[in-house]
Amino acid sequence: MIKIMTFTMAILLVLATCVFAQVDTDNDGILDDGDFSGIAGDNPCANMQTQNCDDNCPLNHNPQQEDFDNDGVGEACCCVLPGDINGDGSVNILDIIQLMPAIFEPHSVCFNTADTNGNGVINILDITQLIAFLYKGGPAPVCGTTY
Ligand SMILES: [Ca+2]
Ligand SMILES: [Ca+2]
Ligand SMILES: [Ca+2]
Ligand SMILES: [Ca+2]
Repeated sequence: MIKIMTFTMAILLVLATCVFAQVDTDNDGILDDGDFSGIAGDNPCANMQTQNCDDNCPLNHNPQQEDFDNDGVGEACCCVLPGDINGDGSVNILDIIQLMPAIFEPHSVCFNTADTNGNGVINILDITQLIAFLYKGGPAPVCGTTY
C-alpha cells in the first residue's frame, strides 16, 4: 500500500513538474520557459524569435516577441517608468536628449517608453510633451501600447 502511494506521489510530482515547465502565464503561445532549461527568463526570445526561447515579456501578450533593440526585454513590457527613455530610473533632461534621435530611429529605444503621449508614433510631440511635463507642469508621460 505504501509502495503504491509512493509511486502515485512520484507520478504526480513528475506531472506537476511537466505542467510547471510549460507555464504560459500570458497565454500568447510563448512559454515562460520555452527552452525548457528549468529557469524561466534565462534565455529570452530575440526579436521575432518564437521557438526554443523564453517569453521575453512573460506577463504581456506578445506572440511575435518583438524586441527591436535586442536587449532581451520585449517591446511589450520594456516601458517600466513612463518618460524614462534612457532607462536610468528617473525622468529628466537626459531623457529628452535621448528621445531626440529616437524620432528618426524609433527602434533604437523602447518604443513604448519613447511614445510619451501614447498615440502610437514617436515624433516631436513626444518631445514637447516631455518638456511640458518636466518644466511646465504638463500632463505626465504614459507608456505607449504599440510597437
Ligand atoms: Ca507567454
Ligand atoms: Ca509574452
Ligand atoms: Ca531617465
Ligand atoms: Ca507619440
